Amino acid sequence: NIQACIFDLDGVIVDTAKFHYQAWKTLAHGLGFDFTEHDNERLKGVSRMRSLEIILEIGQQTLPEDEKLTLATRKNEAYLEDVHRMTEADVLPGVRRFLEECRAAGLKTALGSASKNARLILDRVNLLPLFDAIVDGTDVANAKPDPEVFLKGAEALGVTPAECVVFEDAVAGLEAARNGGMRCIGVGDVTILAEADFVIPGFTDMTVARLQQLGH
Ligand code: G16
Ligand code: MG
Repeated sequence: NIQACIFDLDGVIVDTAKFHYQAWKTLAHGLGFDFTEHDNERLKGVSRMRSLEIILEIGQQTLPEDEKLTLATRKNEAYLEDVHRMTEADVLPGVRRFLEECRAAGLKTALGSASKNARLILDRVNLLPLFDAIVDGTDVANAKPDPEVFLKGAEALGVTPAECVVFEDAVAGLEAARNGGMRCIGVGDVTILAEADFVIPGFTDMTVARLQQLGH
């Protein structure tokens, strides 16, 4: 049966994608090309350096490694200005209540994110106390769809993969959950996230009772 929930961060707990997008767009403009919202879909759940490589591909530019590092650092500094302005109000609807409900029901909670800023963001929105474990971009070597981030989360919680449910907004994240032998719930558009066990538009109507139905 289900003993734990593992949550992706961006797109599930908070909408930081809009901040990433603004920062990447500014960077692209600085390099002399545009970066659209459509392009931005390709960056969901993808690491910072890999995101930069995708953007350079779009702009048909190749740069030496040290310049790439400088650009990635600059992008992150711009992104963090937005993160520092975040408050509790930036937690997506229903998420805090669902996390509290999980813990009240005795379920463990973990974060499984590609972001190196995950702890900072959870601290800004005051959600750190609601997580039993945090695994983020500073802890893993292999990006989603590799299951490493979620397997480390399960390990930290002391549960088996079969006892976990992963909440994800990205296809690569759903695949990571599957590859790790976990059930997964898509958060977002059912046409994009069709491979999830089921899809919710957000947490407003999500309850532990609905979660337990998945376990039967
Ligand atoms: C998030 C975002 C990605 C971002 C990545 C790395 O992943 O979806 O767009 O590139 O984190 O973020 P940072 O630059 O903060 O290390 P997730 O896994 O939380 O959806
Ligand atoms: Mg995500």
